[in-house]
Amino acid sequence: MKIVFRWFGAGFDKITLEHIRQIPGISGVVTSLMDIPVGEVWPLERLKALQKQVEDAGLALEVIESVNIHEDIKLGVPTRDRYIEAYIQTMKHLSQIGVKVICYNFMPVLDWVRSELARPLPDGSNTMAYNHDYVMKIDPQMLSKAVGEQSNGYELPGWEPDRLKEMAATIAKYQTVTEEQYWQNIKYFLDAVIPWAEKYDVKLAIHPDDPPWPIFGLPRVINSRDNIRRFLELNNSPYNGITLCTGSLGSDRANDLPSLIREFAGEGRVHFAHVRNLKFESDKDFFESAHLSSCGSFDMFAIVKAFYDAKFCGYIRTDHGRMIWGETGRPGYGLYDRALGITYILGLWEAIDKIESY
Ligand code: DNO
Repeated sequence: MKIVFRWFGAGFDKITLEHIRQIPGISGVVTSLMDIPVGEVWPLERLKALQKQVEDAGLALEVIESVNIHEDIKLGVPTRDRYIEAYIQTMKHLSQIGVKVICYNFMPVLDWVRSELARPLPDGSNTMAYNHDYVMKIDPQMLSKAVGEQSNGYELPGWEPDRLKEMAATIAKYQTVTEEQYWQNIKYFLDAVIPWAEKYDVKLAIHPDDPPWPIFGLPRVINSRDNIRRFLELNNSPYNGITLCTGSLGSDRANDLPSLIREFAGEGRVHFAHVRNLKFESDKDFFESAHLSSCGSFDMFAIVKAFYDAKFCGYIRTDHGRMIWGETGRPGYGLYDRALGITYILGLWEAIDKIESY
């Protein structure tokens, strides 16, 4: 496996490539062009400049997170073909700079959802948290306002102003889309793009829904073992794969993370992994803890061992970290706690590897 770190790009991230380079065991960054509106082609010249910047800093650029899917594709309306064309063109450009994996999601309107972005913890750090009743009761527009107010001035991925401007109107359009139609819309997209992914040798890795249950009456379907199986079978190419996000899938207690990893990574369908821990406060309420098993509810040893046993050789990044040591910045995406998480995961991996070879 290769360890990568999410970096939002110069001007969108206060963490520098020079700092990322100093994390032990790091091989590259996962990044994107944050300023390209969803549905537009990512220009090759911009990508070449990005590649040069990352490689000059001694890091590889092989994973993109995210190339977002235009709402028309998710809604399945006739204009989707134009956006699918643009998607394919972006894939081509990404392949030309050596990108191997594209992470994306198929969540309608929103991406991830949290109720708090900076919950104070007893140790003086702060972290993101999810309270189910709060999210179920709040008006989506109010939630987006609350997220904006807590984001320290950063445009959060999944909560971009462009996406949110039309939120009420877009949510309304989904009221006529059944879950079955939604599956068909996913299949239409996959069947159009996967042959090109094969040609360009770029793997697609869908991110699970976070949290993995419906919100605001919107279909959210990439959320369980059976639905991931159904998703993979919509198009059986090995280029149609998943991002296995432990935090997203694991927030549904019914999901057995090590078993999901063994099954899907074992079949070579996990191209990217987001590894983090969380601490349940009730059945559906949680906060994002430090990565260590003893700090949260997941057995991180069992998770890393499952990747190891599946001979996982894709990309792994630590996911949301707490804000520690006085750091301020993009919620979930500070430098220090994510770097500690990497050291921990690499420590587990090395220990497993050495014990296995004794
Ligand atoms: C949250 C991230 C997601 C992820 C997208 C992929 O922090 O894991 O925003 O990047 O869902 O498209």
